[in-house]
Amino acid sequence: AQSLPYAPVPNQRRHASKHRLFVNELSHALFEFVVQLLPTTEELVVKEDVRKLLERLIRTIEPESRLLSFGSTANGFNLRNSDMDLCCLIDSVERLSASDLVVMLGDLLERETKFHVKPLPHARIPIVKLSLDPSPGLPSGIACDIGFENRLALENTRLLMCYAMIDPTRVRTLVLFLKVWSKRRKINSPYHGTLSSYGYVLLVIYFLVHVKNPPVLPNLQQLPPVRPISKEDTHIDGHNTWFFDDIDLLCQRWRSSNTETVAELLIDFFRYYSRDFSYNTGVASIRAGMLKKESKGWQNDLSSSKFHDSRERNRFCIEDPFETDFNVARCVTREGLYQIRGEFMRASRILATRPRALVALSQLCEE
Ligand code: 3AT
Ligand code: MG
Repeated sequence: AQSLPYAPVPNQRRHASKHRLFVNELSHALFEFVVQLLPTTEELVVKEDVRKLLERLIRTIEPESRLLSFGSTANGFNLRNSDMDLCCLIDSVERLSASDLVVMLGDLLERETKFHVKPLPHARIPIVKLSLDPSPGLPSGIACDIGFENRLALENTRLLMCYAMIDPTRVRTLVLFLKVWSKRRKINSPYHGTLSSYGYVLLVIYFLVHVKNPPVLPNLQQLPPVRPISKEDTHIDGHNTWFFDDIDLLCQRWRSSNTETVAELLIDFFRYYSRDFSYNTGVASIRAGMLKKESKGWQNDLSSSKFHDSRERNRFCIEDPFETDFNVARCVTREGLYQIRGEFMRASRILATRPRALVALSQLCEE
């Protein structure tokens, strides 16, 4: 206060210190809240054992294959009992098609393991779905999807992991809290017209890179590379997947001048997405900032029923960081978006009344 040109009048100062108290208490509570929802070491060990077992079995069909984790098990955003996303990469030139592999692997797993197996060879991305019933050592069982050659998903997982590493406390706490919140409030289900976890993570990163000023995170896809890069090293299926991934080096050279607490960021996140984000015309792109639906050909023309399909796909637009012609929020329906925005507003309202931190968290995540 000494360096301010005007000293705050006493009741403003009281107001400011009350606010400080509230955000400090809430930040602490958020942190404690997510810590108790992290997976146990035992769970992580069991999952790694399952991955190795599955890899061994797959190698009896394709000896040159590797089975890698992606999604939350690999990017630092996993909660207790989250599902396992696995991707099989095959290093030989002559290989079976993904659909054939799904069928063969399905048969093999059915014969050799206790998993419930559901092969989906004709899905847009062919996968084998596996699940294991709960047992004393594994109270929630296991749910796992195995896909093939999904190299873009491995790269977007690595991108999100790098963002988490730059500022682990603030980024992970925010993301993990929002994942729990969106699941408890039932707005985390693309099958029911709302948004996937992946979509929420992108919203958080977009907010920290492009909305916050000063930014909490740099834009890893736009930083200048330290070494020359060649096109074949950086492109997968025609998509540019380059990003600055030397996080040790980055942290030596770059530090955010944003000092807001997790609670302040969360309050502002809810405010931004309930009030300021342009749902009708805007596209959130972590690669390029705010884009226009029009410039991507993603308009939602409400007046014409001819475009019913595309209209439904582009109510809410979040550009995939690498597959830039792909809208990650394309499953969000009119009702789904109404629900999501309603939840952002509800959360803002709750936090505006500055309840005690534990009351705030339990109200926010009420099921
Ligand atoms: P959960 O912990 O399972 O809730 P998650 O972080 O694993 O969250 P998802 O299950 O939504 O996230 O997605 C798993 C990964 O699959 C994340 C990303 O690499 C890929 N992925 C999911 N949805 C999309 C999408 N619409 N476009 C591109 N990649 C996607
Ligand atoms: Mg997952």
